[in-house]
Amino acid sequence: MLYPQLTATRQLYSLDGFWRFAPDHHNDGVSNDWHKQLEADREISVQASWNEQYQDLMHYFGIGWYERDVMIPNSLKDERIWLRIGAANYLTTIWVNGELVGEHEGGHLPFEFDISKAIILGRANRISIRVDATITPDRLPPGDVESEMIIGFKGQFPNNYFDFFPYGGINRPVNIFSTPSSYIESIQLTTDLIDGIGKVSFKVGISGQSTASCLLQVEHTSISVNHSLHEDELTIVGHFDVFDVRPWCPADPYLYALKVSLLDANGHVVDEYTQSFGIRSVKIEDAKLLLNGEPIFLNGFGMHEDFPVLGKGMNHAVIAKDFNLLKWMGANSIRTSHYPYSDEFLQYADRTGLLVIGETPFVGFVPSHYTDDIIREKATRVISEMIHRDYNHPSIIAWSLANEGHTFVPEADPFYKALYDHARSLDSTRPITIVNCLDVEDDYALKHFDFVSLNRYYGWYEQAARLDEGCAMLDQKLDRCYELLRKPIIVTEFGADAVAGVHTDPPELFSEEYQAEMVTRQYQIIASKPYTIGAHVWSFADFKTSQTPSRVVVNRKGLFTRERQPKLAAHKLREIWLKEKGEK
Ligand code: BDP
Repeated sequence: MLYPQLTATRQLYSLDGFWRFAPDHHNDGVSNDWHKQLEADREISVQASWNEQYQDLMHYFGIGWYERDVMIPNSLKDERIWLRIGAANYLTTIWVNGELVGEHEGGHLPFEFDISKAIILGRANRISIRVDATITPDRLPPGDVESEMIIGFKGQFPNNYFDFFPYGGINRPVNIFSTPSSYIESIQLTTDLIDGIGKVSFKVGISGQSTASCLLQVEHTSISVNHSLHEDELTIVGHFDVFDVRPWCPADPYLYALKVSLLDANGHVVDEYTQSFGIRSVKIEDAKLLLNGEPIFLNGFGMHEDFPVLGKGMNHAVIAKDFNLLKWMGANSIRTSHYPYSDEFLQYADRTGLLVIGETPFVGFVPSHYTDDIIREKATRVISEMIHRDYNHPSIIAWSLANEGHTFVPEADPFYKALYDHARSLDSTRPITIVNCLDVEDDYALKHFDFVSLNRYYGWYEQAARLDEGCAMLDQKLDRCYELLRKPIIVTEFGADAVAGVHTDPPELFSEEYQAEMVTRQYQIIASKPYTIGAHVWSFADFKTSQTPSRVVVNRKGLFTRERQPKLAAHKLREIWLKEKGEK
């Protein structure tokens, strides 16, 4: 699936803005024909979660309906017309003029449907969208699994049992776009650097048959590949070299642009699409993470898509602000905890040189999931959707296939091995991990992965308020983990809650001082180990969670408040990171 783009051959319309909306408290919207005419009781903003827009929706985790009438111009007469949603949480069904056009399961990845047949040109067309945000054990991330929880949050309200708020609704952009009837369906670019030469392999998927050739040109270079198409040929593969290459890296995130054109027998352009890409290599060798052959240490954060009022709504200003703060901190990387982030976030990362570990929404799998064929099938599909969407982002340097699953049962072994094998079959280039929060002695899954990711809260959930003991424990557990697994380690989470404005001397739990001391001391322990490849603080900013006695409205482990103001720990860690970079 290609990100929608306005090109010489494609139109693009945004449907973001106000939509008519109604909660479907009794799940009788379909039987009441709401897909034809919604009994809307208000207007609501797309793209933003519904919860924080109205008080009565704050704790509404059911079904919501959206409706809007959209004019489609006559000029699109011979084109295919598509409706694309960047992400809606969780199960989305779409009708156009009362006709069902498609359904998609999953809250954090885009989907699109060809709506050409349901559309009538030159007049308003009714788009009706039903989003079911119910929390259940067979959704990803799974919720309502209390009986099996050993780690995690028992007795939360709502009962999701993962530590972020289960915002419902259409959270990312909605677009209508057109393509010609024969069109470029997919572009996949794989890059490597060998002896200073950029190696690029391409795979272009084509739909429709009225094309004679495909032309690939790297803009601002002389690189051009002209491929004549045989009849029925729908996939083109090949490669080219880039001499005098500018490798993509945080200090110089140079992006090339590949213009792909489909041509008819007379050489006229049928379809055109430009895909940006960076040329870089990522490898794990001798317990080191190598970017373009050089060791790199990942300093940064786990974070969330979360902001007041917007919930999980994609917002360009929030993305700009967060990247600005990451740079201010001297961070070079993040993990998209705990689900794939928006296209727009990842494009910004490509342009600014942020290194990203892309994570699935598999948070807190419990043992019964491992033997459940439906879960396995869904998880496999999500991995495919994520890797297909994100393959071309140079910023994504690794995949994380799960966060804090219950990996201490033997059934975890084949389950995670199968997920690993599936991801590896789709992407042979990026290292793959899963995130562990248990004693590695008891773990059945980590051995299958390329590097080890650990979430560790010594000095907080364990050794609480005893920071010296917590630090000693971290030191010892890291060594033990490496001794057992002999794989490079990133600590993907460490940190403490701090309520901004609370100060104590000596440092006590929930004070800014305790958080600052814990984060800086533990960072230095992690960074001092020869086998570590990164340290990600949990978390970048405070974020909304379900309600539970251990959360003061929001999770307060942010180094920034939810409104993005720095706490003491942000200043202290920044000093260390800037000094390391020689900027202070
Ligand atoms: C880890 C989870 C993360 C939580 C964090 C915490 O991966 O989602 O928010 O702990 O407790 O276990 O703050």
